[in-house]
Amino acid sequence: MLTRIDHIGIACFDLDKTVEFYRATYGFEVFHSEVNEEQGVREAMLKINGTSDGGASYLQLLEPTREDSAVGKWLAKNGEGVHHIAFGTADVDGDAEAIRGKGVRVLYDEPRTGSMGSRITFLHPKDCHGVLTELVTSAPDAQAEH
Ligand code: V0V
Ligand code: CO
Repeated sequence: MLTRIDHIGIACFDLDKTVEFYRATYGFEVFHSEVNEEQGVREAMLKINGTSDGGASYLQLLEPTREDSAVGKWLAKNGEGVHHIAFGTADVDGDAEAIRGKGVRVLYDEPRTGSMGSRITFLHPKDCHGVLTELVTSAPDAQAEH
């Protein structure tokens, strides 16, 4: 069951400048940052609020590490902006299979590694009214990080 907004993914050309905008304008600090080579992104997670189910909500700022990555291609076509939304679930495998059964294309056969050790998969935007949609099960210890 999808229980929360895990994050909103925002594509940007310059991660450091974008992080500084969110800090200076809203006071959001970087909770975690990493490079995900498989996805071709350098990313910063800004924690917005915690929840009682062990997950939290974040803004995920994404800078491409290569032009032919998903975010690199998207930025070249659209410029900066909201790239995807991510719903949190305790069971990404089960929810992805259930959604696949409804005829929506799930992009991966098995969930892959996402931010902070999470397990993630994506639904094709053309099957979701134009919204690239991610499903996330966060790692059990993700809340402990700071
Ligand atoms: C592409 N399209 C989108 C879109 N990206 N529509 C809405 N939102 C997006 N973000 C549209 C695009 O305008 C085209 O429409 C059509 O889909 C095909 O796009 P394309 O440019 O030809 O690109 P493709 O088909 O090579 O790749 C599109 C997909 C790709 C969605 C398959 O971006 C993908 O595999 N995304 C999943 C992985 C990902 O996004 N990773 C980065 C975040 P028209 O022109 O035909 O109408 S990593 C992350 O979130 C992590 C690590 C985490 O959360 O932990
Ligand atoms: Co994401």
